[in-house]
Amino acid sequence: MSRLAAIEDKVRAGERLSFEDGMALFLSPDFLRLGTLANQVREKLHGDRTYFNVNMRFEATNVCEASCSFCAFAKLEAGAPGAHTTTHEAAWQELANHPEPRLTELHMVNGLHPHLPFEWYVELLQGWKRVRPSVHLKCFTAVEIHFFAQKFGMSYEQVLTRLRAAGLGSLPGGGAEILHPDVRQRIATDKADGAEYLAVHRAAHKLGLPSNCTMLYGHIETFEHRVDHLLRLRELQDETSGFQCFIPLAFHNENNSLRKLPEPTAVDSLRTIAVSRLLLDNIPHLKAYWVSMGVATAQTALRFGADDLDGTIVHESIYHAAGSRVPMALSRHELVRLIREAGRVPVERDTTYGVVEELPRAEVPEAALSVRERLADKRSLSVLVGH
Ligand code: V47
Repeated sequence: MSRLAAIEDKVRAGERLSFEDGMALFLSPDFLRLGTLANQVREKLHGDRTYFNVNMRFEATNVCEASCSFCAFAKLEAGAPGAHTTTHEAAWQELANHPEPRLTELHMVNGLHPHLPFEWYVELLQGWKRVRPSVHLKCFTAVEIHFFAQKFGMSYEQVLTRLRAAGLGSLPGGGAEILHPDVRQRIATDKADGAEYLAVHRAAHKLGLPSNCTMLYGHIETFEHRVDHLLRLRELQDETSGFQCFIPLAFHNENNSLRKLPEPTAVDSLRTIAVSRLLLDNIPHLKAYWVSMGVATAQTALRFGADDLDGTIVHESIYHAAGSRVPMALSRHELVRLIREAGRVPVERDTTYGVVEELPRAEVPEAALSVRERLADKRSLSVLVGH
């Protein structure tokens, strides 16, 4: 029996896959068969349901003490060209003025600013809650929480408890990069290490705060490092069950110190989605983040194990600084269209996977419809095509 056939038997019997299985999956040349297997697991968990949300991104500051070699977003010092720190008023206004009444989530990631006091972040969240109390605040990576704990002399629990009291609802998954020290010490030397990243998530889960987790792939790491990373996340999830979603993040190579490295291909991204779905048997959701993977690959990933596309976003800086050519935003209509065209059922969710609205599936592939039926914009065809 081939190695892949033996793994297929294990998956169908509900048996847990090993490190060696993970390596065999990454090395298997038959990536369509791998995708089919991951798709079966995805359909067993979620059927055709495919999640998205109406969210916005916010970066309060890109000033950052850390100097990660993959990062094109951070500026080392306040006052450096391009360095930016918001005012509270501007941040609150941006949420107050957000045009989408269906907005359910604000996702914030920041640099590690050397001078902002802890109270500044507390007041930022409190103000957002005053402006739009129903919006879920998914803010601060584990790396930021670790930074606050060290800088302000608090435990992770104390930092998280104070932020939760100010309105924090969950932690995003950023900052995981590659957890294995051999890689982390080369690309992210001066921030939370792998054990500290996991310890922050453990503390959050114990306090009842859900979180996501990520993996930055396609740079200097090997498949061994990727499998090791996935198994470290799986081990913590066995202990806490607090991760909602895993998001593999494709490396982008512009404007950073790793610019000589090639970026991962679409096949590598699809393979990574599939292997992640198979190894992470205890994390319910797997996100194909369209900003990092590209819209076309993320849509295809919905048949390789992914069940979530993230959201509308509106303004994103981390990937656009590093060369991403995808648009800054996708409308709700565009996300629904991508999901339907992949033969799936679009489900608008909130941050913790509560259903906001389940939409009907497409009866036929959208390309089979007339152009009038396909367009959200219902002005006359002659206006739309220009004569
Ligand atoms: O932590 C930075 C990564 C992350 C680059 O939790 C890069 O729902 C590729 O974590 N090439 C931030 N990746 C984004 C993130 C995220 C995104 C969407 C949803 C969620 C969620 C989390 O972006 C960083 C870092 O790992 N990153 N620079 C780059 N050049």
